Amino acid sequence: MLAAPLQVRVATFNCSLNRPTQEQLPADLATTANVQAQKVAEILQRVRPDVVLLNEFDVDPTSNPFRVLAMNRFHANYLAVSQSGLAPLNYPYRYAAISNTGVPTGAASTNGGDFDNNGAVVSSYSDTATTAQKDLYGNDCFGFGWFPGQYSFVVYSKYPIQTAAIRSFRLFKWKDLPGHVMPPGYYTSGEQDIFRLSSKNHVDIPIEVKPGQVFHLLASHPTPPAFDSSEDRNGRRNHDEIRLWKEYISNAPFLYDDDGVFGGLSSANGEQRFVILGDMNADPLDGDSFNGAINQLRNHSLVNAGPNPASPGGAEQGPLLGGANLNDIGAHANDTAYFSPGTGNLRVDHVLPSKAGFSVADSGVFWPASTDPLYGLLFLSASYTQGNQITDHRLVWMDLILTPVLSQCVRNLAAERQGADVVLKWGSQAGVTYRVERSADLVQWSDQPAIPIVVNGATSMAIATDPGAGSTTGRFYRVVATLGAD
Ligand SMILES: [Ca+2]
Ligand SMILES: [Ca+2]
Ligand SMILES: [Ca+2]
Ligand SMILES: [Ca+2]
Repeated sequence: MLAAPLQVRVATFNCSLNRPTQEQLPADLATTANVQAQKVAEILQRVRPDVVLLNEFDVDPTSNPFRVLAMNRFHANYLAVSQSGLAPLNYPYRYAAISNTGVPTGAASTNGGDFDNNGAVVSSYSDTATTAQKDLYGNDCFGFGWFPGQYSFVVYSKYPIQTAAIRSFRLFKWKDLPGHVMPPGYYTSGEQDIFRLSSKNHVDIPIEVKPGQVFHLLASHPTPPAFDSSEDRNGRRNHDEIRLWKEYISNAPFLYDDDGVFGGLSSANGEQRFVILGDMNADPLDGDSFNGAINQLRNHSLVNAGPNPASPGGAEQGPLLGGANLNDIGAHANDTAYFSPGTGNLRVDHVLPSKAGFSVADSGVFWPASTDPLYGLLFLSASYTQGNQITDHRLVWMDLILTPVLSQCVRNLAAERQGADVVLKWGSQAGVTYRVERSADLVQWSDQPAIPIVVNGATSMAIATDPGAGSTTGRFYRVVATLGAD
């Protein structure tokens, strides 16, 4: 019996649910009346992703309940509430990222913590300071922000998150990336010693779609290659923040996570299934990227960069806005952000699945054309101006069909005597053919077609019984998995 293929819709959306103070977002989300949050929720209720990353969502790093307060209020008061008559959403599984944004380094001297080289270490902030003063504080933090957790990100999932297996790289130092492109001569040695590569966080969030069928959601939000000078410190950091994922999927031994565990996504037992997603602040062809930063991932042998999510709104607005758009090389239809004419609209929000473990069914960018009745969802009110947008980014989604990966084909293999028989059990996967081999000396193995294998697709469990073997000794078994249905 063939089971229906498992398909998941994965989306990324920089929704600009950030605020000037730490208390403001939870306060705005305490009611059901915030127009921006309503429209972000309505877009999500229309696209209905199974798993979604929301960039630029303030996360108070203070221990629970504050860390999850805004995230849970957005769920309770917006996602789970019908917008414009649409069906509510329900995401039982959620993750709020602790972020480097707005976190002061604690360094006292200009040798150690003046990250913008203005001659002063600004290490305290106040909500009543001027914008210029807050910016000076943000510039000297581990990641730019006016307070700890501004511009962080959250994940909502219909499927269980394997919480114990989450790995984050918030503390990884830029200097520890071999061949880094840190601006030459810009940071002092004291600054290099403390500088964290991730401007927010880089997190591997394993999501279990079905028992044993896992994909790794690789979430981040590299700094924009702007707000700097000729040294291009932010453009260079953006490049290397993206490179962190290139190294992670390549299982680079020098990477260390926030628990001190070295290495990346191991492919020792076969290829891994992953999705790299987020506002990467990098367009493959246009904009101010350092050395084509996003192409480190798009050109990676393990990444499927074939799908090109597109929208009618992107196709329409690039030529309308003019300016830098008129010189863009990339197709306007693939743009995901509506910026100023000087910057132009860019394709900076990405959903990049692994080649292994997925085939792509469909994809898109939520950007209706101006003639579409849904166009108004992009704006806070009927004034359809750039400054009145709910966010300058657009949601990108992709429908992914799960295909088998060898690394997940045989899980928790166990053998036991049951009366006269030996019974093998393991976690199985659809689309895989199994057989059992037997050996007396671990050298010579022989196929055992007489050992029946029963696979239960509903529970993803396989059971093989070697009849009459219960009283024998010195007998070894192994399970051979082959991709492809029997
Ligand atoms: Ca400095
Ligand atoms: Ca400074
Ligand atoms: Ca720059
Ligand atoms: Ca463009």
